[in-house]
Amino acid sequence: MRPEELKAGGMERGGEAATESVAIAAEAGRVSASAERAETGAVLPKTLLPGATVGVLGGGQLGRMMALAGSAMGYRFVALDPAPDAPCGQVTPQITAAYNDRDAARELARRSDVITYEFENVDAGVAALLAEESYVPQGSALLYTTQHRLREKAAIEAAGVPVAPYRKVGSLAELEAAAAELGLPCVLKTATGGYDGKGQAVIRRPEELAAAFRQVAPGAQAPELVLEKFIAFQCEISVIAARSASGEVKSFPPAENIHVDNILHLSIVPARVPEEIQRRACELAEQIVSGMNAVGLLAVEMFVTENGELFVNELAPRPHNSGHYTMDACITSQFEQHVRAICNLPLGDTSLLTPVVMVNVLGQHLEGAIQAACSADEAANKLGVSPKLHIYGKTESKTGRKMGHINLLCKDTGDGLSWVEQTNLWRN
Ligand code: AIR
Repeated sequence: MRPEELKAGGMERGGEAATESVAIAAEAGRVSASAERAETGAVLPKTLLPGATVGVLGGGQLGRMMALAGSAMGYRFVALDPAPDAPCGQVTPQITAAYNDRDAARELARRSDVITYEFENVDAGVAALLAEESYVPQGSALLYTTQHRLREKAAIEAAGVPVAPYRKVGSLAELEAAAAELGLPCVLKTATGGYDGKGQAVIRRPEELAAAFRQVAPGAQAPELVLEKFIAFQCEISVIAARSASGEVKSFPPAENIHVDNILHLSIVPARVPEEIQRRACELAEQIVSGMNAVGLLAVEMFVTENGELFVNELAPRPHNSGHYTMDACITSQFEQHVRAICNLPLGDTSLLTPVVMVNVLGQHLEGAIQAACSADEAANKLGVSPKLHIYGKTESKTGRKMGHINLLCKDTGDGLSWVEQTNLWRN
């Protein structure tokens, strides 16, 4: 064991136990976990059994829930996150450093048998370095594609799956031309970096074009934007699909998603759309994950129109908020499935065990949700609903920040929705 491995890692809070686990990992000879490649340069899949260490770039709630699920199977985890005491770092050793710190990324690689990430805006240099120096079965191509809306749409279309009509936009003149071609209403979005409704504007009338341009591309010299035709959808659904390193593909039942202020509020499963549409949604998600040769999870958000058409809105190459319901309501959770996929185990059974409503707990709901879930709950008893509380351990609670969620297991999703109504926490 090299002394630097013992003191490495910024285990401010980990104490003895965390230090010990790193020492054992180092002694086990985890010096090089770099990938083996075929003659073509393609990374060969490796099967990693429990006992192996998964390095996670990012230490938020998604990493935490992945680590909790994977630890139950006997995997070890180490996370890299700039915030001390990050949600994942509370349950695994943590390297505390900036995401673009290459030395820290190298250290993560040295301490891991396989590397994954729990958010998609991973620094391109770090992604390339990790792909080179360690085993990253997800590769950097998937990230490269999903970090950019135009590349993502092209990949979805290449997999034979429809997206809403769109145009690339780099100037106000191009925006005006694109709006004339597509017809209003439209949505203007940044090609990179936006999430939870940030970096986008709905344009309903021609007079709004200039303001939308200024809002979405403030001060940018050569902005990369996308104008999308606004789809008048009946509802939004998402499917989480998984593909293992050796190519097995499975998807979870679609969730019907309800957003408030552009942030996910509820996921309802089974989605309240005909079974035929649910089946097609799963097929499309599986088609995309296969078409892209993705490894790990791919969350596919879709719009369902009045006449039952499906358009893919966006992709996320990681566990997804709309898949949190799987933690209590499916045989395999999305987090276990991700670990299985990257470690090249057979994928788990994705069957739904019970109807479920997932409700997000944002900063403004935190106190009330903990109260409601931790005291005698007459409403739940009367409705036959079992609330399962998940809190992420974030040290700072803010309005609109995702602090946790509750999975409401129920006989009928209407009962779960009634519980949300009756607890009175989620009214604005
Ligand atoms: N995340 C990543 N992409 C989308 C989401 N929601 C998760 C990841 C990340 C965390 O949100 O787990 O680490 C960041 O949350 P916050 O509240 O610190 O911004």
